[in-house]
Amino acid sequence: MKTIFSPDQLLHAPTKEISDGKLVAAHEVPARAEIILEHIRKAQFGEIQPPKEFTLNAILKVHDTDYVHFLQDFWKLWQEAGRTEEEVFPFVWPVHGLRHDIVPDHIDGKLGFYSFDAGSPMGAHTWTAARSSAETALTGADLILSGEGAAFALCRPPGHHAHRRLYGGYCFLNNAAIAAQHLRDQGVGKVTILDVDYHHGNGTQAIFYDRADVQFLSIHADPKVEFPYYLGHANERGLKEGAGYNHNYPLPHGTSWDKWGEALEDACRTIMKFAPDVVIVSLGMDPYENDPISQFRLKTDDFTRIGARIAQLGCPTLFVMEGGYLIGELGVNCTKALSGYLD
Ligand code: SP5
Ligand code: ZN
Repeated sequence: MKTIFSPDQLLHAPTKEISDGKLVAAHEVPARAEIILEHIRKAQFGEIQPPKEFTLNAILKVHDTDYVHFLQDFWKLWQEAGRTEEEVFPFVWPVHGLRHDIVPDHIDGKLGFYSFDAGSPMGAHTWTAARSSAETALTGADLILSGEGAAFALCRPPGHHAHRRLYGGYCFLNNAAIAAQHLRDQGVGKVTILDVDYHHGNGTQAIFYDRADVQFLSIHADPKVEFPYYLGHANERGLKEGAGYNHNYPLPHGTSWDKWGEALEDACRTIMKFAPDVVIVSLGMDPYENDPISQFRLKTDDFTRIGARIAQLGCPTLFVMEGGYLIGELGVNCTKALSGYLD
């Protein structure tokens, strides 16, 4: 199995985030990708290659043009506004009852317009890193198209919280969604996205909510008590043509393999009924018992089980990296998931 990664993805390097009501050290840092890369090298799964370059077209199939231009131009606008902070946070949002139909001219208005949290600071190189991360997922999708049975897109920054026109949850471009859409546009009939990150994949769900060609399933902490709080409930089943193609498995804090594994089993049976041509796994390591921001209790060997169950689906599979914040165990757990798939 090949791995795709670019050092450009390390250029987004926040040092702090607003979380739990205060300014804390950033969790989504370049060292995450570096430690995973180191363990992938040691595991010798196969070649590690840089992403190919893509035009913006594949990204614009998923994200709105004004949003992409905002991300792309952000640093220039920030400097033109005479601002000097190196890490930038939104602080006001157009929530219930406020207007969404006029994009503000002022940079602070734009920041809130295109975001849903204050946990995802932007800097001078955020766009470069996010674009590169999306190209990593696209290159992985191309490997699957060229006949590879599996590939690992070592994406960072992650993507599953990003909506068509919103960033948040450390995510700017929805890498898994961009890969899924690319596969569809290259003639793949049906794609499943299975999201095993601790947090609900709100962005991915929203992007494909009214579609029957991309099935979405997410196993995550109950949004009643966990980020992203406002999406990810069990009764979100899809809309219009997409009705019945969205499946959420919200689980309580403290969940360990017994209940998590049951949800995975149910999800896999639902995937088999859909009979996808390609499976994309939004692979988060944050269900791990010692993850610093999460409250599930999966153990290292449980990640092997996840990989092995996914392999039983017998489908070409693109793994796309999402979250996971215990730097020390991130590389081990990630390679366990992939070797569970391969063995
Ligand atoms: C991709 C991904 O995993 N994004 C997650 C973003 C989560 N940001 C909010 C973190 C809130 C942490 N609350 C921890 C409480 C325990 N101290
Ligand atoms: Zn997560």
